Amino acid sequence: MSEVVSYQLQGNVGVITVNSPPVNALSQAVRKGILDGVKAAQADDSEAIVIRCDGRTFIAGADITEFGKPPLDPWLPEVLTAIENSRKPVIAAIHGTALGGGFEVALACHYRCAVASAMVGLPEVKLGLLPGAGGTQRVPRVAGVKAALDMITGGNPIAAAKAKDMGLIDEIVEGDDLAAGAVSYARDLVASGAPLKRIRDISIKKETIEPGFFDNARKQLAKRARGQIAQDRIVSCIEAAVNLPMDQGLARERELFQELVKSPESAAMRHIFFAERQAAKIKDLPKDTPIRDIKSVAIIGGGTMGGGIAMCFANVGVPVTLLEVNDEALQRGMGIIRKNYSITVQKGKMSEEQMEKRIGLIQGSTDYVEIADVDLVIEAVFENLELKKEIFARLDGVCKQGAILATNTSYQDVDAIAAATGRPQDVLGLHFFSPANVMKLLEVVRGEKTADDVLATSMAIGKKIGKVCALSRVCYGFIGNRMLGGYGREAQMLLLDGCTPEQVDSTLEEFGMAMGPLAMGDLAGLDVGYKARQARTDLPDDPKLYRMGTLLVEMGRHGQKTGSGFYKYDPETRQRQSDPEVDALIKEEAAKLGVEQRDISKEEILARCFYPLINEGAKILEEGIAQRPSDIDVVYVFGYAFPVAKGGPMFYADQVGLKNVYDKICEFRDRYGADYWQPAPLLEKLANEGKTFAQWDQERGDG
Ligand code: T1G
Repeated sequence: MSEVVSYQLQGNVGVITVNSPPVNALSQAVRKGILDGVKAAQADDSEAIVIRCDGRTFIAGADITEFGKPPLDPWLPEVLTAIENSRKPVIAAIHGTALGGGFEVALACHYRCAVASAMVGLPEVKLGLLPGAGGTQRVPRVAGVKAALDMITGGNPIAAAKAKDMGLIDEIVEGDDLAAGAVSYARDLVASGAPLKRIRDISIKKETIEPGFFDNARKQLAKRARGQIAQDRIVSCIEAAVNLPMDQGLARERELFQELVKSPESAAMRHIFFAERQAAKIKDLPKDTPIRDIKSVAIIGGGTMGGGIAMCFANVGVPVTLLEVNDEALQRGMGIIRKNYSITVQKGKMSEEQMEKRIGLIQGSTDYVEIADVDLVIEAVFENLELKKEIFARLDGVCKQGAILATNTSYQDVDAIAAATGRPQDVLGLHFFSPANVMKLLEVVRGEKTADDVLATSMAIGKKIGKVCALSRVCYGFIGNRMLGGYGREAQMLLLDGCTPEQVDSTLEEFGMAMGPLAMGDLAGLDVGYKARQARTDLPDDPKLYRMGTLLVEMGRHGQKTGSGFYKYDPETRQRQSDPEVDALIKEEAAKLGVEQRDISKEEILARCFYPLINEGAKILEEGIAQRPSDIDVVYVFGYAFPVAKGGPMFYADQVGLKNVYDKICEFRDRYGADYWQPAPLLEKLANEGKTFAQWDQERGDG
């Protein structure tokens, strides 16, 4: 066998054991080991075969690191054919998460057993792929076409009990010794003369499929695809499962899989898969950095952010004290939390009992003394540096030694806040994104004096509450908000140059952004940006800068909350509608400012909005604010809804070509001035060297 797969005859059952940490992915060695095991079992005295795994999970999929490289024999379909054609029943013993190719191995087996805590799924769509080893042909045959479509286009794991109800699992093994349970189950099958149950022998009755089912499915899926194509190809595969014999269906699936694995969308999504995991690793932090135990948390400030952050911890069972200045504010804060949970209950995603249990974990207080013993404090009051410094001075006097003191500030100086305490080593930024209980991104902001174990603990607790963490050093706006400046600026400059708000937003939404920048401004409130600009002293003195945003705020058009901003909003549906009054106003302002309006291409809109992101990202890398280009991609995909099928701004820049980006920025500099369009030195360097950000990052090592 091999060092990652062993075979052992246990009485009349041959047991194939995969042991390939961390997730028993189907590397070439694992595929070969399983194939050799199945072949060996055909020739010995075994009467049944069990395929199981050591470690934390059954096979969690193909080895994603092998994609994009020349395929190595044996191919997975070859292994599955050997399993399916075995003369003896093959039983999969599932624990942990049997995902992707791992679950497809199980589906090629004749029977599947699992522990109750196991999950199964086909998440390939989240990598811009489809199940390429029979998943799209076998699941519809067992669970039905509709269930298969939902399962494979959604990509979410299914609990063992539900999978059993769907016919995807045959037996739930009681107790915690799955290895023994699976062998016993195999013996029972042999003793009962159970047949070689092959899913391929099930055919789907075409007449059970309602007319237009697949076309409707395509239309529905296209609405939320945002530049992704895998969902459409999955529909075609499942359609083939209905209309074609198994082997032709498998051939169709393989053909469409090959198309996807070569697609830029899948390359981008696989990039984000690894980038997300890489971002949680801090380069200069020893792997064995200790982690502090976080058993209780306090949140200072029960506003929208504070309430959302409190929910993140209650959701994973960590008791929270929500501290406000007085009882009225506290009750308001607790009300926000209850309202948020109620919405989730109304959507059927949580029971009343679960809601009450989580709310029960959040205690209100107006007295600092009551948070003296918590392990982590997160301050989430409004963006006033002096107030934050006062709060941290007070925390310093109240909280136990070893408590981590974090600020949720969006852009204030974390070092200045840390200096307000006598323990700057325990202070850092934990920047959540609104709504904090929904958005995945958490910027972990490292102060000059933040201790290693405080950083390691923050990364760990961030993962525990379901966040995707990215490390930032201290600068104005950290990574995400600092880069956003140019994006929002150009969206408004384009209006003066001749675009309507709808042209700007729809072009970016067609690219894959969840919402265009102007509509996003209306959602957040144009007055928020207006106030932030009033406080800044570093902005160029240019009447065109944010001209329309400023004008609209001064007219009382703050966005959705006042019923109008760049757009008008239907009071019922809150749908945006272009507003001729705004279009006229833009033309009027452009004339006043002497700007000659012109037709502007989609290419220019995309370049003017995205290239400032890329340019600022290059500066952020040079300054060491972000650890890696891929960390910046993680920030934008998980914090700003940059389309995952484009891989993030820095990955996208590498696809466009840094020379093209650089040349366009130089053109914009010559046209619109160096105040806004000064190419970052790193971008210029890489453009001239013909390199990508990824190559630059690789060359400097991830040490
Ligand atoms: N291939 C290679 N490495 C993988 C991997 C995979 N499939 N899954 C995880 N890893 C690495 C990961 O990069 C990390 O590495 C470590 O394992 C722990 O992962 C033919 C084509 C299984 C739920 O999409 O969802 O099968 O950072 O931090 O939080 O049809 O990993 O330690 O160096 O995520 O406990 C389909 C992807 C593939 C599953 C565990 N399968 N993995 O989560 O640990 S395509 C997937 C996950 C396919 C077939 C198709 C999760 C997990 P490092 P982790 P975790």
